[in-house]
Amino acid sequence: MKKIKIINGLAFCSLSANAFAQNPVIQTHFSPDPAPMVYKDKMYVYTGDDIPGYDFYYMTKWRVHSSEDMVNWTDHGVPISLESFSWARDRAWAAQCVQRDGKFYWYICAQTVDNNMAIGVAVSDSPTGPFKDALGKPLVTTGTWDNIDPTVFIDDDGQAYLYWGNSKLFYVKLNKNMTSYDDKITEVPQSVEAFGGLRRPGKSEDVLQKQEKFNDVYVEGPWFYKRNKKYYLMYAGMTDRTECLSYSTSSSPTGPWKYQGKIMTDQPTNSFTNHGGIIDFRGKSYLFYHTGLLPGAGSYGRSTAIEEFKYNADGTIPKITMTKEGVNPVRILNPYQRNEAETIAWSEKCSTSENKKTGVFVSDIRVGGYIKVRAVDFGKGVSEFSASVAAGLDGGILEVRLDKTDGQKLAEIEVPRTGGWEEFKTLTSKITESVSGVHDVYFVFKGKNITAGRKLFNFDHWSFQKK
Ligand code: FUB
Repeated sequence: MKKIKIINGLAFCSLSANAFAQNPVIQTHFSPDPAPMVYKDKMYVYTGDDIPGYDFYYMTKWRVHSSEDMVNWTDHGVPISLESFSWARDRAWAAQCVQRDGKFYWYICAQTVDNNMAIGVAVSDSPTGPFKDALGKPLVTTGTWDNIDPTVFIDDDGQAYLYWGNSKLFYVKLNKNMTSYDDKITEVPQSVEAFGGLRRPGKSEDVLQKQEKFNDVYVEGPWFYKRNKKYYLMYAGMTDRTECLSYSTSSSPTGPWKYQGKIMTDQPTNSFTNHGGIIDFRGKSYLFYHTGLLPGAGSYGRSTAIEEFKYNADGTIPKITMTKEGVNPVRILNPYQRNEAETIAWSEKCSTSENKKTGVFVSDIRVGGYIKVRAVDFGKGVSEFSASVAAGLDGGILEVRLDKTDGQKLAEIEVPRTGGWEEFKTLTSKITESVSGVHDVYFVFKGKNITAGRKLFNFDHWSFQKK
């Protein structure tokens, strides 16, 4: 892991200038090292959490978001953090969650009290938790820094494989309980044929980067999966300057691996690392990766981005370029049910928080901010809008507009003091405007005699009534 200087967002330095942006898909927090998982027709993405303003990967927690449509992402908060693992001390790095027999196993890596990196596993009955450390101790600890970036795949015969490693690549066959192994840990031999390049052993990453020009090489962030009987290992590879996303394939889950090339390289991601995951959902294939393109972000402020792609007929993966538009909705959203305010396609000037009583809610709402929700199907017409909001002070206005921040205004709710910032009340506004069909909905935050600075109100959920 190379320490580099924070570079402020370059290409995407203003959110407002990118009204049609969908990437990165989460704007309320940083969301590095995305690991997608599909469960019951819903996409989940498990991420880390870069802390704003630091110059290394000093991370302390892991987050999960979900989406039914690939564009509106619901924040499920922070189900696990370093505190969840009694043996962990720092560096809550890349992780992946997989499902087996209705249980969810979230493989994480973290720094141990003896300053090494180890892999642990938390377990839950639900994809969003609560999770608890399955073992009370690491699953893999070998007294080195090699033990990062776990990826787990369960093969058709039921055998689960755990791959991981920084610069070295290891695997072990997991037992059926997913939290132990009897097998020995195997180091995967690296070669030009397997991973496109070869590091000379015994050299630090700094020396290697200055002295050696790589065609490619295995660095970190493995992502192991199978498609049409072929095993794929995507990983962060290396160009001269920065990481790229590369992949190798095999006809067996344990190799030998054959280098297939770079999937994404030389993109203006504003981040040294790129950590990816690949998954199919509703008949489409997606690449998840991270960039450092939110305002004030960079290599230590990274966010999840998604691109759709199509496999070539022979199963190879095409070159993928990053976009700010991201992906299209694969479903429409029903406004006539309770929708969480923290289900967001794009947002500005707000964040999310959670407490025991309410769960996750939108917080830190400021004048000039907004939430965009994409592809909302109003059908034949609406009569009423309701929102659950809380405010310790008055002065906030929630406007509901169609298709843009200054689009047709459907409703307006003036938020009074509700008895506290977490005392939520449901307020309703009649709708007289005529609206039908599919629209993007904007919740626009305005102040009454408040121009900037203090928070206006918190926002938990919303719904419309049909006409
Ligand atoms: O996020 C911390 C580390 O950076 C991850 O473990 C690596 O994959 C790289 O993305």
